[in-house]
Amino acid sequence: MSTLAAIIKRAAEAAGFDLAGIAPAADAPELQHFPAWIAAGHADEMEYMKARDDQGELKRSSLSRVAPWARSVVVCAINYNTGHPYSTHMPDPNRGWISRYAWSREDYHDVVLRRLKEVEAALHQAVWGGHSCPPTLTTRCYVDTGPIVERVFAKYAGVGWIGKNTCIINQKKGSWLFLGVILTSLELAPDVSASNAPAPDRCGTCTRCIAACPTDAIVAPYQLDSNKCISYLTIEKRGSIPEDLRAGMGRHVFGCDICQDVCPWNRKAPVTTAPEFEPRPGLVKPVLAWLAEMSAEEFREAFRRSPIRRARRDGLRRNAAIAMGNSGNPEFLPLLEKLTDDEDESVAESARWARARLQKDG
Ligand code: B12
Ligand code: SF4
Ligand code: SF4
Repeated sequence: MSTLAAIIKRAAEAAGFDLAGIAPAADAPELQHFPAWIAAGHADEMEYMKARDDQGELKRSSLSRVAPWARSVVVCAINYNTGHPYSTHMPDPNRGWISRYAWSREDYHDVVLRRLKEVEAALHQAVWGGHSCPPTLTTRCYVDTGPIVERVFAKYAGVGWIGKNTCIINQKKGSWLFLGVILTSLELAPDVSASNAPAPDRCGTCTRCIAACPTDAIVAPYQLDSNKCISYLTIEKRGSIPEDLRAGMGRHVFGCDICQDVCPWNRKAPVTTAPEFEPRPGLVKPVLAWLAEMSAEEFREAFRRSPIRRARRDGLRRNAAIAMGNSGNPEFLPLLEKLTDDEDESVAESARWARARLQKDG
């Protein structure tokens, strides 16, 4: 291991990351699947995923298009699992499900970026410290939002394998991991090389995630169609959600954890030591009526510095209406009746659908 690589890993550990590794900036074979994924329409309305360069090539299909100066990618991962039950255990029909990753007191983008910056600073210090004429060094930190398929680089940094549910899974830590990347112009010793293979795919013959996905969003192993994914539908999708997918959404109101909850590699997943990921009060299995009736002021207050803001208030209320329709609980009928007149059409229309579903159930 080169000295710089060792310094980076020590800095990542000191910053609170559970795992860190270095991948070459080169195009890995998995990136070849990206254009086909876009061409199949699996990104739906996530336009940023479809961004192209001046030559008309998809930016995310190669780092050389967006950061030709990059030689290595430092990938850091942090465990966000807290010791709360999985979404596969939610018997109370009055409550919904917010994804594990979104319970946190602080938005994970900020939590991970802050730590990445510490690692970046240590790298700069190691390269520049003591030089009167500093050598050239370019770095860039991304958490989620950069034009890079992070999981592919995580695999080649030795963080884990890409599971059939498309998540990065580490044999010891499971998949409740956030990723953050630092692109660097330095040629660093990679964790995966000709003599050191990436973590083997330990999915084996298992297909639990594919079988458990209620909307059949994992259309084939390692291929997820966002159009059908509850995570996409509840967080990113604006306006009405296609009717044929609503029943499968169950009581999910923000994100979805099912394909990770059923994964055997998460059965004994360790719990995070990062205090920022401790849940805010009320977010683990939230009361559906609370979400559906939330005022703009309450929404702002409850979700300040939370990733849940991304769904917007009307999106969250739309999701809560659908969840009430899927609850089998006729006590929601008066509230749904009220929502059928909501000023937001997607909320009103979802409430009408939910009311009809509950009446049919009854
Ligand atoms: C867009 C996006 C989404 C979309 C699309 C998800 C998807 N699977 O593509 C939606 C909104 C649905 C989503 C959901 C979630 N997301 Co998201 N998302 C992203 C984002 C911004 C881009 C992902 C991307 O490039 N997708 C394009 C596809 C093609 O890439 P991919 O799924 O990674 O697929 C590669 C491999 O599967 C590979 N491949 C490997 N072997 C094989 C074999 C074959 C035969 C084939 C065909 C392909 C193949 O090909 C692809 C690369 O070309 C990343 C951040 C980033 N910049 O990377 C976060 C990211 C992937 N998301 C993350 C998280 C936490 C989630 C959720 C858990 C949130 C939630 N609870 O609701 C779910 C998980 C759903 C799931 N099973 O993936 C984490 C994942 C961490 C991890 N442990 O893997 C990331 C890395 C964010 C972060 N910085 O931590 N997400
Ligand atoms: S996150 Fe939920 S809906 Fe999306 S693929 Fe996984 S199980 Fe299916
Ligand atoms: S549930 Fe099974 S197939 Fe799916 S990611 Fe986990 S180990 Fe792989």
